Amino acid sequence: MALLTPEDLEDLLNKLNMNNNIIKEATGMDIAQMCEAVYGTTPSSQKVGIVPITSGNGIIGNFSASLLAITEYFGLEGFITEHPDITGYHQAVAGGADIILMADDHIFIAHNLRNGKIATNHVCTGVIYSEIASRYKHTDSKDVLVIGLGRVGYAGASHLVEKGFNVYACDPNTDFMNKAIEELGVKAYDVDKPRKFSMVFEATPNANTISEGMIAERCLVSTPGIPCALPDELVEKYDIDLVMEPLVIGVAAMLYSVF
Ligand code: 2YH
Repeated sequence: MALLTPEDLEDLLNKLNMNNNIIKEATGMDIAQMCEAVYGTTPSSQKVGIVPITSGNGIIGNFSASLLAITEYFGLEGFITEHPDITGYHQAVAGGADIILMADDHIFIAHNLRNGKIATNHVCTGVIYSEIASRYKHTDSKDVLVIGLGRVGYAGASHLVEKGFNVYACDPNTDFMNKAIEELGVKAYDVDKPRKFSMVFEATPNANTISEGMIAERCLVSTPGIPCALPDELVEKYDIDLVMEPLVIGVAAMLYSVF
């Protein structure tokens, strides 16, 4: 799984505002409304404690500060603990946190200490980005393409199947492919038999995974993947509504899922 870099997190709220405008235009809902629709929750006055974690590759510059900015963007009070790790966790609880946010290199969680709900970034990111793709207002089709069936892609594919969409999927990993076919009933998308989609949810850590044969003339591509899955020339050639943002949308979904 790709680790975020401090550069990915620069200018985060500006990127959020740009993406929020695209989401509103493409679906009629903004990101907060989208989260409310999926999780049936709204923020109240939860206090969010953010604990930096030093294990593995260590603390990522801008990460905790970005989580605090996101917390405040959604109208909540938050604080970053002075110490990391276990001492930081103790400080978060002692400081009255209702929700704890913390991430190591493998998993990023939100845990609501009051109601016991716990959420992971990979599941929430898959759910919210696939939800965005599924709400594209410029199509009546129920066909959606999922590219990448790792933890994020699988969660999104599962969400789309539950919503009654016809899910086509591709992943070069045959184990991932077979698992999604057997467990979710997705259809394998054959890259050698191009078929164009108006709704694409992409969840890989690779560039250029979207080819011309996959996308319809006016389409929505929803992707949390870094780097961007769409080659620049395709963005220019097709009239594509591209939702792509490194952190905020997934964290918003995590918070709403534990409210
Ligand atoms: O970015 C990550 C991992 N890719 C897990 C994300 C799961 N979708 N982790 C962030 C690590 C943050 C670091 N430990 C810190 O600054 O606290």
